[in-house]
Amino acid sequence: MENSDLRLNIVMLGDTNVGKSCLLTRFIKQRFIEKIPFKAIEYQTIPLISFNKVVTLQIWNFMGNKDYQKTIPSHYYSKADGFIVVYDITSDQSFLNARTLWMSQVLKNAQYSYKVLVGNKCDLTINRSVSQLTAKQFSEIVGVENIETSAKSGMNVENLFLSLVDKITEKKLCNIGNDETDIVQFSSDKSKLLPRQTRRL
Ligand SMILES: Nc1nc2c(ncn2[C@@H]2O[C@H](COP(=O)(O)OP(=O)(O)OP(=O)(O)O)[C@@H](O)[C@H]2O)c(=O)[nH]1
Ligand SMILES: [Mg+2]
Repeated sequence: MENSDLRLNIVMLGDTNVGKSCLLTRFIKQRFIEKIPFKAIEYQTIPLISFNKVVTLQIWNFMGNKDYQKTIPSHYYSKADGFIVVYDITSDQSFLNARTLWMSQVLKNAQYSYKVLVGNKCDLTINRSVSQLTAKQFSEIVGVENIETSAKSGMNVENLFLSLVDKITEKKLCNIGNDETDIVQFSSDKSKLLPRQTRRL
């Protein structure tokens, strides 16, 4: 295995209470912590193997206060390789804000980065108010990927982060696809999935 100093930057955005901190903790610590101490910006790093290289994934998670959004420094948009915009599938308001506030800001300021719209809390199916179809349609229109996760059950959390790293690393190594159509493939149809190239160290 080659040594590499590849550093990838991912930024997480979305309304307060949608579960961003829980998703990050689920991925980093591989468990669900119900109450995570509040921080305006959380920063975590994790070493991964991607395409046989050691990759350091750096993740910034911003608190979901709408006023705070206006103060996110522009270099976070320009330096990020990927964005995870989260809404809560039980909250129409969080989905509205994900589209009109968070994702629209990312689309405007970070044209060439990878973007995923994430519907979290998919374990709460009886309280669902945002349909998968509505989220899928919006994502297709704006050219971003879409996936549903549960930080609580762990569903799709590994898939979300590792598939995103797959795509970003592939692009960095091969310098391919510098355009908006080169989106992340998170197919729920397993037969369409390429073998994942990223794993934990
Ligand atoms: N049922 C369920 N609850 C979740 C899930 N993810 C998070 N929660 C709960 O949702 C609440 C908010 O989670 P956080 O991760 O703190 O939300 P956040 O998006 O980081 O919020 P801010 O830091 O204020 O922006 C907590 O009570 C979590 O326990 C999930 O997948 N399923
Ligand atoms: Mg948080």
